[in-house]
Amino acid sequence: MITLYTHATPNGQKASILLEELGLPYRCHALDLVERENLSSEYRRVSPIGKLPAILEQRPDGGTRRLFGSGAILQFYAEETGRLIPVDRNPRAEMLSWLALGISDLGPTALDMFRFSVRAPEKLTYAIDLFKGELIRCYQALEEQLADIDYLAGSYTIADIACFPFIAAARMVRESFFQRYPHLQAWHDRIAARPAVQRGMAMPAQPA
Ligand SMILES: N[C@@H](CCC(=O)N[C@@H](CS)C(=O)NCC(=O)O)C(=O)O
Repeated sequence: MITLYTHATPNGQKASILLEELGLPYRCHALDLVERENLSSEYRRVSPIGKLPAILEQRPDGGTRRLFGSGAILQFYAEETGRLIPVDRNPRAEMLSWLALGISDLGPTALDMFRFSVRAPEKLTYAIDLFKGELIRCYQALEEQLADIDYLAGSYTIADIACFPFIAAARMVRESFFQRYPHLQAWHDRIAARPAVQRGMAMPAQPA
């Protein structure tokens, strides 16, 4: 059984979308970020950096396996199941490149933009302009890539899952801004219509 340590944030949603798409049974442990549960010594045995998402998997042979970081989780389970990952080398190279863009560029830049424009007690124009410019570079690259194809590596893969929650979050707050990216919008709508994506985006479910 897989336990997914998560929270209702884009990085957490990548992992829950993946598990829903693959139909793997899992339970969610919703981390209490207010109480800093993510920095507890117990959780840091699963995620040494104290970030989410992370997974603890009880294996049928009695052993356990941990995975931390959305990139590792996406790649590991796609490889394990042979799904959402192209077999042929060229689409695989393309998929890995867009996966890396989602994990290393889009995600961290979007989080830094949020921190400096919303959370920071002092609004630093330099930082806000820097991260805004970097985000626009990501949006522009995605827009151009999606001009002639439906998904980032041709077919729907973990590269799309790596980027989707950050685009969904940005679009929700800046709907009119995204009108300048019609291909990115169409890609967003295509992915948002998938039932597994809708279930994954709703995780962790609120207690009744
Ligand atoms: N590189 C990591 C980044 C994970 C990350 O930044 N997670 C955020 C939530 S979206 C987090 O754990 N925030 C709590 C904290 O930094 O203390 C990944 O892709 O999973």
